[in-house]
Amino acid sequence: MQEYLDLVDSVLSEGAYKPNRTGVDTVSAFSRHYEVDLQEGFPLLTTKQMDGYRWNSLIHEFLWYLSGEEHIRSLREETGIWDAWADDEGRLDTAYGRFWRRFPYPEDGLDGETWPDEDHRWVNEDERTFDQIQYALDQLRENPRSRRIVVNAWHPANAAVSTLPPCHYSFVFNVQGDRLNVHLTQRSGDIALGVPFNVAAYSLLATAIAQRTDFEVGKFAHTVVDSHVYCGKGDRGAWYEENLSALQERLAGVESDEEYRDVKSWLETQTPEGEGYDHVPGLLE
Ligand code: UFP
Repeated sequence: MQEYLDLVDSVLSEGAYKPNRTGVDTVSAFSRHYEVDLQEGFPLLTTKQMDGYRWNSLIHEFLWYLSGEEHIRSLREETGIWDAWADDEGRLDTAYGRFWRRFPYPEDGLDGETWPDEDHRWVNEDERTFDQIQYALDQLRENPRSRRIVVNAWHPANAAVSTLPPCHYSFVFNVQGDRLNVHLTQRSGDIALGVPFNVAAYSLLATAIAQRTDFEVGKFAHTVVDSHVYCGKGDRGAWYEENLSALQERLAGVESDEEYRDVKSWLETQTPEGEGYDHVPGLLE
């Protein structure tokens, strides 16, 4: 998938050194965007292992989102990717599906505010929560030209205290002709580790929703606000802090695979041994 390789390239060549809360430093770039045409095939990367256990995890995570559950008691039987963020009883303080399917809204609005009645088809019975996926499906069937078919996983008050507020926090369905497109906005994207899964999951979502609503699947478009690649912690991070610009300059002059291999071997001799991904348990299993 050329769009992904271009994304990696743009972050590494234009990004700047940036420490962050994890203690593992990054090369980070602001606001990257790309689109893939899902008519041309499914964007499952081949530059990274995405099959077997990883694909299985992705499918179960996707079904878990759609279930609307706020806990991982069933999900953790299938995959460990969310275990590190849940408590012993499997509860998560931020669960995408809970917001997709059961977004909380106030018992009483302010004067002048309008909310759907309790017996409305988009309001879940027994709890005053809003089913954004049902709303989107109904809009796509009944009002497909709408420019308001937004699903939002970001609840500001929850995000302010959550251990991991949603990364891929909002998406929009947009119909053009007979095609259903999906645009995802992500506040923070680990280009090497997380983003390949995000691309696959939302392309799956676009495909599944297109099938359910009798559209042809169209494009998946993705905006990643803080686009980053982890470079390392401790001495390794410090090396990048000092040398990133020089490395980028060297890379900019590369014209052949051979020259690229030379820079790579040089880099291996320069950068101190270091750890990288141990702050994101689960995803690497
Ligand atoms: N991350 C992704 N995609 C995801 C996900 C997490 O890239 O679907 F859940 C990465 C982004 C970032 C880290 O590197 O996990 C979350 O850290 P923060 O909350 O500080 O942005």
